[in-house]
Amino acid sequence: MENKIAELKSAASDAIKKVANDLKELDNIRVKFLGKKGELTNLLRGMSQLSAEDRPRIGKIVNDARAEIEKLIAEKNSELKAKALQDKLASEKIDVTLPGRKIQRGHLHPLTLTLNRVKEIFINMGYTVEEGPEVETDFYNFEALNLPKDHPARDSQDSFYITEEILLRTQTSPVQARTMQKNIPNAPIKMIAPGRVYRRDDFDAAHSPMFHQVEGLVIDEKITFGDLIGTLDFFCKQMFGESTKIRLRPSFFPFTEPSAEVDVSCPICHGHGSGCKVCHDSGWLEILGCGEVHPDVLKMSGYDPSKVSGFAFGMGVERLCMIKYAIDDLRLFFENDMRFLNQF
Ligand code: 2U9
Repeated sequence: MENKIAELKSAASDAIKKVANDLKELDNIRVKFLGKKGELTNLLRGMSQLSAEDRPRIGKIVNDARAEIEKLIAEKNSELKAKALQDKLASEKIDVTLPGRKIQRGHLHPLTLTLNRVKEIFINMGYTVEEGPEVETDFYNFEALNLPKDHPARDSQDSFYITEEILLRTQTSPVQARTMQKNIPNAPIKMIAPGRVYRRDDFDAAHSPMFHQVEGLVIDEKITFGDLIGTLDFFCKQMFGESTKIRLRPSFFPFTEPSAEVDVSCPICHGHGSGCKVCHDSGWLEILGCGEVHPDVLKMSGYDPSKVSGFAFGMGVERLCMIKYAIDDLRLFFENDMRFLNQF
């Protein structure tokens, strides 16, 4: 009996020692040796067969063995718990001295940056920013702007018609016509109209069926062509740098008379050429159209050409942006390729 107890004690002690990190395993050992149907308990049951003088002695040995096994289990239990805590602390260790992870900030699209700059320049000159509908009537888009019925721009091949009388605006000019009409007759105007415009064009490096324009309109007493040149010269210097020069070439638009197209000196090579990919060594880039508001356009929107005069201009935002950042393909603006967008 005594040998059996000693064997059990040593088996339990070996089993407890072997437990590396599993508390459940330790509990299984406790059940195996000390549980209700455990091996030591079974031994106790056999005590009834012992003689009266052996019983207290053997009883004490069993109880001592039980106490010892319990002690070993308790020690192992605290050792395992301490180790588990150590492991947890090590795995969750935070180095508070590490620099924080940078949050990826979003940024503005190059067209938005360009448009914001254009707006800023004109707002600083006292212009208001006006907006209007992208779905327009034939009247505001064409009629009010002196575009005769047989003008090619009115052709269904060139514009997106929704009905015979309604279309996607082909320019932002209807915003100016609407602003003039809702004004007190002959009241001064100094506005820009930025926004999307739509034309039935191919989609390639230089064309897009949707693009952005900014048009401007100034009306007051004694507004001259000289005022127009001074304004555009100032705008181009602000937009492309102080050394920028402009030149005007005669042109034709139904809504302005006289009309001109404006070139800026190349802001990339400053006219020095030698393989400039932006101006192709011409030193000049066309950036906008302009002119004195046609008297018929003034009349059509309730202004009296004998009392007031005005100038107007229009430019494409994509084109400005392509020149400013030397971008050679219009499609890049609409593809949302992060490799392109991340550069701004
Ligand atoms: C009113 C009166 C006059 C707006 C003007 C232009 C000249 C012009 C083009 C530039 C490049 C369009 O984006 S583009 O293709 N625009 O050349 N626009 S004058 O004249 C107006 C507008 C409204 C009532």
